[in-house]
Amino acid sequence: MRKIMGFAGTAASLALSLGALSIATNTASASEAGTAAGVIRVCKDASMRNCVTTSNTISDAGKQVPGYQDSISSIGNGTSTAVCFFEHNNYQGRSIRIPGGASVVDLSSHGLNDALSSWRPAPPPGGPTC
Ligand SMILES: [Ca+2]
Repeated sequence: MRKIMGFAGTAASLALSLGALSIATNTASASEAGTAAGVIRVCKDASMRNCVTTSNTISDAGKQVPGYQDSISSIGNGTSTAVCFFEHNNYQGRSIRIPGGASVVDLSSHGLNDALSSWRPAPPPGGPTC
């Protein structure tokens, strides 16, 4: 885990400039990060700590995942499809796309620490971006 985080830190500025394409620089496999297959885990702290399991579709984290709105610092996507996480309720604002089976162990590397408020499965290839 320490090794992964160190790499993510050095890649942070690159990740910011490349956007969604660079997410692989800051991901670990969901199973490696402790997320069971088929579920979404959102965590108040980095490195998958202080987590709760949720649905893959949440329009208002303040109501549907009490205590986690604007508090999430790491995410595990144990589902088989990509999920888009958004800055505001109802899938608005800045976003981050997390591939199926991947985790982001520190959202601060993407400028989205303590900022996310909704999420849903990503559009199919060729559709609109997150
Ligand atoms: Ca947090």
